[in-house]
Amino acid sequence: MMHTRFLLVAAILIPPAALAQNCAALTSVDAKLLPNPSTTIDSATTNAQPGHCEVLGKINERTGINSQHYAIRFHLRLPAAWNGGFFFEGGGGSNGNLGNALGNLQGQQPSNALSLGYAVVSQDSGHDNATNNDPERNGNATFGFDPQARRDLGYNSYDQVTQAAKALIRVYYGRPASRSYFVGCSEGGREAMMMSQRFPDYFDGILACAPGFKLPKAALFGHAWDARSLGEAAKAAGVYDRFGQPFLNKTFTDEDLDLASQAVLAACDALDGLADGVVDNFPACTAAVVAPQLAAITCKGAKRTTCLTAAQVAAIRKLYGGAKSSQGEALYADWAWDRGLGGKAGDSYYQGWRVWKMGPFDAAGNSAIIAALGSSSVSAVFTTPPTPVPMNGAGPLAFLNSIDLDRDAAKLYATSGEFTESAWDFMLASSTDLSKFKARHGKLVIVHGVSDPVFSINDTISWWNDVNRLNNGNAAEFVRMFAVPGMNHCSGGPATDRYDAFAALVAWTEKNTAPVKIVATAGAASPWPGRTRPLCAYPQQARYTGSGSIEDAANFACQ
Ligand SMILES: [Ca+2]
Repeated sequence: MMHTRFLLVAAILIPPAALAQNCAALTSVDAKLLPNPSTTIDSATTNAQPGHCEVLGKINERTGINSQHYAIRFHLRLPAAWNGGFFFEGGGGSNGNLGNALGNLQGQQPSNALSLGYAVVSQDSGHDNATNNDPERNGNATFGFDPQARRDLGYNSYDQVTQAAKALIRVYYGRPASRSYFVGCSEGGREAMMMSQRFPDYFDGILACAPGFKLPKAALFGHAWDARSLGEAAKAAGVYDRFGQPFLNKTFTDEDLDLASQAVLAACDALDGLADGVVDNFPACTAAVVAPQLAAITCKGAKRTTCLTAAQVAAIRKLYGGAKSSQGEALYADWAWDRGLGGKAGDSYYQGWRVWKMGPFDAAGNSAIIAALGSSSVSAVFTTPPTPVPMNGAGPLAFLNSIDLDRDAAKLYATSGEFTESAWDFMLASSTDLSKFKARHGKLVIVHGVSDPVFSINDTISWWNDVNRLNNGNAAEFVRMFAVPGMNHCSGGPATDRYDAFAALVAWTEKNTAPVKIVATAGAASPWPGRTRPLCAYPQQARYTGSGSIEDAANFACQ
């Protein structure tokens, strides 16, 4: 049944004089109007382009058990030409950045939520990378030594800031927001999914891109497994950094990764019926299908630029197989074989896979993001109790390599002393029970790159299938997942990585027009600038209709 869920109210337009007056008044807002009495408004100033009131505030300022100073700091922009909506911009990495509160729509859109007329909030999730940062004690993950800062990262800050922002919107405009959206990628994608599960009443529409919805497992097991797999190739090649650690950056040149990428293409491009450089039928692109092509590029003798060593091929195969215990039990997820692990040599647009797994080839030392961000997060935040690790020298990678995949899983689920919630519990965003969100007609759109090196799309697909089973095959009524072949983490790679998934979410949320496909465009640095393709709601895939330009989405159907 079609239904319109929102009263069609005219947008509010505040005259300039009133804007300035109402804005300044927020600094002395009656604390009784705010849900958390510890909230303070530090500044509220008018700003142009578009005209809006910019608010900086904080909640629960305090000193943690590790003697660091904390607060949940938020950044809110209230446009004079308000469309009646509220937009929460999710974070990224391990957060600790206030964000610009412009409202990133994801999909590399030229516009932002503020210019569309939304009231936009961003926040730092309860710690500040500028001050909560100790290089000798896990760098900017040092907040993990404070249990409340952990909870704030996991769920509490989003709860507090949503309530504060909604209250300030009510005060400023004299009425509440008529609809609310949460949009984020990566950790922000985890936050988005978490909101649909833990706070199902807060948002009407949620866009979760490349969601790290099992972030602690992806980091503890996934990153450790990647480092181990590539470390074996480094050892085989005899490349070590100056601290004696396997030098992951040197395991593959850009040309080497491009060879592997071409091998995947040779094996899987035409599985969708069209050799166009896009592996649309990636679920059929299995390790067994790729194996003969990898064998074909394996050096018969010495390493040359046109072949990979047996150790390199073995490392890639092991990495893609996903983290396993010594008993062969899957610990996180395997990875979808796709071409986005490489591309043009030396082109930053094609480094999105390697910067996470191994870092740029020419770096002076180990610089994989999994070693830096992954290691600090796992040691300080995702295991209990936290382990002090220096974020310099051999520290980060040595810690990652010291993880025992059989024994250390327990630390994910452990509580200890003042750490009364396990990392798995406070970071939880992988529940398959979305019944409350569904019951209030909430809509969830997920977009995920098939070549995402951080969070495996196979894990997202597995979750969606579980949700679908739980909903008797009708999960698409409220949650749809769109795969982007070739795309790396949130963007980049040989892919059509420009798309307006937010507009699709708004149409679904407000007009009940469910997205069947989202048209995406390839950027200037891609192999096919300007190419358009439909992104299809899983399990559908894009198929060429057989006539017309293969550069035009109009000649492809989702089936
Ligand atoms: Ca193809």
